[in-house]
Amino acid sequence: MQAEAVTIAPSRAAELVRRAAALIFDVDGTLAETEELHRRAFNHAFARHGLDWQWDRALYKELLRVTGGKERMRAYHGRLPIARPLPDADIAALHRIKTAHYAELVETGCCPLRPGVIELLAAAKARGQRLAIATTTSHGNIDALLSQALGTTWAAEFDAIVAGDDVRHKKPAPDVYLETLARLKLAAADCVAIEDSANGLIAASRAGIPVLITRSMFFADDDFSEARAVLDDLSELGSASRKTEKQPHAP
Ligand code: XBP
Ligand code: MG
Repeated sequence: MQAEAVTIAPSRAAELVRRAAALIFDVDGTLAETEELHRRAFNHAFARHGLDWQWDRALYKELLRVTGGKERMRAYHGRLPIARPLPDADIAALHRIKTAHYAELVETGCCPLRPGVIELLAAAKARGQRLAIATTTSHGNIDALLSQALGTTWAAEFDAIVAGDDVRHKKPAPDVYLETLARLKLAAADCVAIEDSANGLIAASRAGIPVLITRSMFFADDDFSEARAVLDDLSELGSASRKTEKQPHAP
């Protein structure tokens, strides 16, 4: 099943993208390979806070099963055999330090958008399709990444931008996707979600939205059997990312 999805994925994926009224993008791992920067930012915050925590890539890959940076730190603290209490205020302070350092790292330009992303955004706009973001991360992190990659007016391109703290439950709960559909005033079946992780696939699927997966650094071996198509990256979309396509949604 997985092999079959990969071999015919480009044409199926291109058709799925072209026909959608709106493309709903995940951020971390989908628009850019940001999780390595998040990991470095967490380690910076732990050192600044006097914690001897160090998350290497193998451990971070495991911890990424928990979505949300604050929740991830709480989950890690909870599994330590002996650890001093860590009140919510400390978690919040750690997350502020981490988020500030993440923005500094992103602003160096060291984390470009993944292959095919800019072309797909432009082709979708040229086709009259709408764009949205549905992510677990924060608005500040989205702005840091997309201001750097697309310029400070990036948000004008998106009809809806829903972040982790805008909803009660983070992925794999469907909340961010349901809120995005409500803001777009579109039916789930008329959209496509572009994701990189099993948690993201589950979240969008629970909202009834067809999912296109682009494999990413930390989630490449997740189970994507429920996805409509699985690509290595969006550059494989080929013609669906060219502006010359017919206008399926133009009036
Ligand atoms: C990925 C996440 C986020 C990031 C860290 O979000 O789960 O928690 O790992 O960002 P998505 P924060 O793939 O849905 O874009 O520390 O701001 O949570
Ligand atoms: Mg992601």
